[in-house]
Amino acid sequence: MLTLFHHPKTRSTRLIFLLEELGVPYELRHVEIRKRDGSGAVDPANPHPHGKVPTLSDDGMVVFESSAIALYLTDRFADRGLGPLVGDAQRGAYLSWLAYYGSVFEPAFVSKFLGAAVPRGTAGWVVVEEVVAAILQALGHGPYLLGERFSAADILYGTALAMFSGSPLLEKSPLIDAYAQSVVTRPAFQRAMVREGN
Ligand SMILES: N[C@@H](CCC(=O)N[C@@H](CS)C(=O)NCC(=O)O)C(=O)O
Repeated sequence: MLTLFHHPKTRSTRLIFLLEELGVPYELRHVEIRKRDGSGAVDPANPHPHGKVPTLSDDGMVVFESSAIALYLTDRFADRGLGPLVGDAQRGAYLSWLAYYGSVFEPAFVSKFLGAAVPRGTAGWVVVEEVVAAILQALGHGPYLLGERFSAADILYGTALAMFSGSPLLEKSPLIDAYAQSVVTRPAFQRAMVREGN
């Protein structure tokens, strides 16, 4: 059985979205997490090394980090077609966008949110404007990051961009907005919202 260690309205919500897209059985285990306002605490029930969510357990085998969970699930349920497999011409692009999410995309937005300068050439990531340019270039062959093919990478990027849209973190872009909306209006996202509320 798949168990998603989850806390509502956090990064783990998008993994519910992916599980709903895959249409596989899973259970949600609600856990406490540390909050920005100082409340909350690491939940001993959560096997994540820092008590963060999402964490996935597949019959006791633990996977953490959103991109790793996405890759694990799309490989595990390969027949659902939500991620190119080894041997597929788009596997390289898929792996690249998944890794880029955690190591470049999020650090860029968090740096901007914190008002921290990104040292050119030495940080492992770049400024938001460069990240957005790279995404726009990929979407130029869209509608998705992998062209015609919707994948779990779009779940990570689309939900994050929908959240940043309209905020000072992200300059208005009709293409980004249309992309983000195409992701968050999918029925599986609506099902995830309902499931999260229960
Ligand atoms: N890079 C991680 C980030 C996970 C993360 O920071 N999750 C937040 C919730 S959105 C959390 O669990 N915070 C609690 C804490 O930092 O202790 C991923 O994408 O899975």
